[in-house]
Amino acid sequence: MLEGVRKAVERLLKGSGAYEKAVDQFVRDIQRELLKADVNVRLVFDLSRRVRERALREEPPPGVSRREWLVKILYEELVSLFGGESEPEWRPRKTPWVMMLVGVQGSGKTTTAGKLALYYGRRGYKVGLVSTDTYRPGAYDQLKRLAEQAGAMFYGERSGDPVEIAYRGVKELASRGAEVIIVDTAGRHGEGEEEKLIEEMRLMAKRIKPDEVVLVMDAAMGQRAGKLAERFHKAAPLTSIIVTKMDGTARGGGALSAVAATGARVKFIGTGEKLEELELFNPRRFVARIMGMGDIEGLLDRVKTAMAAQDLEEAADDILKGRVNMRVIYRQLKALRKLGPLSKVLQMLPLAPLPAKVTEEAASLGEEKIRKWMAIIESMTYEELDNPEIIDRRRMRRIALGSGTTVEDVKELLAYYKALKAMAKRMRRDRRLLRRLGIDAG
Ligand SMILES: Nc1nc2c(ncn2[C@@H]2O[C@H](COP(=O)(O)OP(=O)(O)O)[C@@H](O)[C@H]2O)c(=O)[nH]1
Ligand SMILES: [Mg+2]
Repeated sequence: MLEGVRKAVERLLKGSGAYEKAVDQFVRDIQRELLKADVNVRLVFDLSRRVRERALREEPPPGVSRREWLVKILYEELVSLFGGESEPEWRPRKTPWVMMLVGVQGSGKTTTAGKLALYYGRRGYKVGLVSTDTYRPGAYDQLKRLAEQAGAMFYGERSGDPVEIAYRGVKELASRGAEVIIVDTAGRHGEGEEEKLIEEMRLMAKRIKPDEVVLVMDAAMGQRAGKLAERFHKAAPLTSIIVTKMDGTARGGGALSAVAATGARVKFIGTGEKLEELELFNPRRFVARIMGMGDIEGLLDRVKTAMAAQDLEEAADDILKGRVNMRVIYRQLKALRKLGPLSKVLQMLPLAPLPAKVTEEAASLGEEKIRKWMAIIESMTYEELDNPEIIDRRRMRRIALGSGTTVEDVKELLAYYKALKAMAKRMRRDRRLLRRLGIDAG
């Protein structure tokens, strides 16, 4: 998915032509990528409708192009789908706090129960684990061992009615002072009888009235996640979701469907087999992962850099063609300011030999100078912008005053202008010479 989204974003940002067409193309690209990542179809279409609507309606702030803005819109829509910017609340609102874990066999319920025990234990809560899985041999011992490792209390019965075991477990652990009680359940009921499993979850939820019903799902679960979540949800309304095995290759696209189908929030993600490997869910990071980007903020930065570099090149091109005036310099400065650290700038540029020289010259300017010079240019009249030669001492004083700088600063900028102009002239002459000599300078 990494490649697909990145390519779509790249194409969007590099492209020219009608914006509306670009939006259509982008939305189509993203739709395809989300579907590939097993996100539920209806969800994909709802999301893309919102993205398209916003893309056509919203005006980006100054300094950000409509196309850049569109990338940000997609990111925001995905993040808001996952609960917005804020981290989920993990703290119990009362004690004892009872969490019932549900999910299919192998999704990681038992492991996650142990992880939660450690997580809450480390945050000062007395935790108790209840084993109700009487179907899978070894389930009891597995959870008991995890409870010991996490320093949590344990209750379990090797056989009997899981619903009643759960009830007795919660009661007993509560009486022993447990503040957080985690009930692990079976994931399979005899011969793959999902109906019975779901019915058992319904009865258990009714009997123990958990504060949270947590769906534990494997990140690799694809399209099926939505349907499955819905079925559990009908039996025992889900309040939260934990996505396990996020350390694997799967990106957890299925979680999108589960969230959409139930309205439950993703609270934690499992990132390994070890007990410590549980993280509070962070929507932004998760979306970045789903989008196949380590860090979308980084991408947005890179996007800006790329765009600024392009501006810079265009300015350099103008300069080379002889259009050296204050407007061109302003564009150059603006691009430079957006670019930030200058070492990166030069790496970014597809260094066409001649414009690069012009660019390098500009790249040696400091941040402070760029800011000053932009203020100076902003204080110039149209006439002065197009024809800086007319700027005499009197005009310099006016410009300095208007921009909060000194005459010296204005002089310095004018000297830069002259140097740039001379350099451009020299380059054009060299080029002509090369051409006369039959050498193609590009
Ligand atoms: N890599 C990885 N493996 C996990 C994670 N969570 C669980 N597992 C593994 O998944 C397998 C099934 O886990 P288990 O807790 O027994 O699933 P259950 O049947 O739902 O109780 C075990 O081998 C676990 O070690 C995780 O976050 N990352
Ligand atoms: Mg289990």
